[in-house]
Amino acid sequence: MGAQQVADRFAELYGAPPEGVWAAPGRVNLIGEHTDYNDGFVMPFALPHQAVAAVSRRTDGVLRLHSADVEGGITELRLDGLAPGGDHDWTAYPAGVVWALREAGHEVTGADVHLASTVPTGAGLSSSAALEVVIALALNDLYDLGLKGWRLARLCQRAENVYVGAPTGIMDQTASACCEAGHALFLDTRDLSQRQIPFDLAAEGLRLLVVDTQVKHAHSGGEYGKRRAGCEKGAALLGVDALRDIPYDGLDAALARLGDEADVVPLVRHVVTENERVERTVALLRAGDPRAIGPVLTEGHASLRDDFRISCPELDLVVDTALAGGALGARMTGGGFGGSAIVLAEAADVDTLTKSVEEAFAAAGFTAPRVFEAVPSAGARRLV
Ligand code: GAF
Repeated sequence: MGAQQVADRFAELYGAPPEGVWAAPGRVNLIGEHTDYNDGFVMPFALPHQAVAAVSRRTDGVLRLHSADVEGGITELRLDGLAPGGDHDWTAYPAGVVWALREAGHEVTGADVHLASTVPTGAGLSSSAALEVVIALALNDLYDLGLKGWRLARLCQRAENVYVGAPTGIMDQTASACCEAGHALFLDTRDLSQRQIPFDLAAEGLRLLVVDTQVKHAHSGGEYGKRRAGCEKGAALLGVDALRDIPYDGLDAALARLGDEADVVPLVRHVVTENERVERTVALLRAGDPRAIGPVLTEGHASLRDDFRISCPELDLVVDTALAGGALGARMTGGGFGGSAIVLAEAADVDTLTKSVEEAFAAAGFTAPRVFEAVPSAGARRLV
């Protein structure tokens, strides 16, 4: 999606060129799933797929929104009428960001926006965070708000949690705002400290495939919230602020203390072991051994499937088929209940693995998956 194309369309829609054009990517989470709302570790990287926004300021308290990806014309909203709750369509993401900025005291007096995104929606690849971050960055630059990195991500998360009503953590918005090309982002979601970890698989003869199962998911639905509530119950029963506070070598003792809290035990086990898997992955990558992260990814999938119980038959089929075909590791990525899986493989095996996953889906009677290679790409930035 070219910046010029988006700017040209903006000019057609609104009668004048935009003040600027910005981009914010979707993400793949390499490892660290459902740890972000437990103050834990995550390790996403940015996709080349991105939301692009052409934006100009307005001074009359009006927000006009248009998307190249959705049927329909321009949506016009009054800023003083923006309020959380109610039924929302795609406009809730940009409108929620404007609401969150104003709620935080930032003076935003209106905007004209034209958006176009290449991030697949409902695929666990953070299409909504990309929309939020691209708008936040554009308004930050145009209104000179002085927001950057995780501060920008926090506001976007607030838009998602309160305005849209999805009780998500902060990983996706931080990934979109802060990732760098050729790197994965090691993020501590407790203090939001970050480290860029070099992650150039191509140089090692490796590839990371994304398999979008085409099973759509949504986090404003109840299951995500139930997992989050279960984790918070676990932390309360254990007398800690968040499950992050349970060290890996204290897991057995913590599980013993939980006794017969059967609904909470597997959730706690997942979060504590997943944090350890993120730390192990970072250590292996820093030691220059990317092939060795394969089994760690696969362990992560088993934990999400068996303990956190958020996989689905399509995701499990990707993982099982890829591993049987010689992949180094595979797991679901993102919030779960559908969406995408990732497969770490030798470059030479990519075609065969892709074919075997496609054949397995056809044999199971599932909708054909969409398979593409993920290259760690740039985070949000101004294009024009
Ligand atoms: C979704 C959420 F938006 C993230 O905050 C995170 O919890 C993820 O699911 C699971 O790791 O993408």
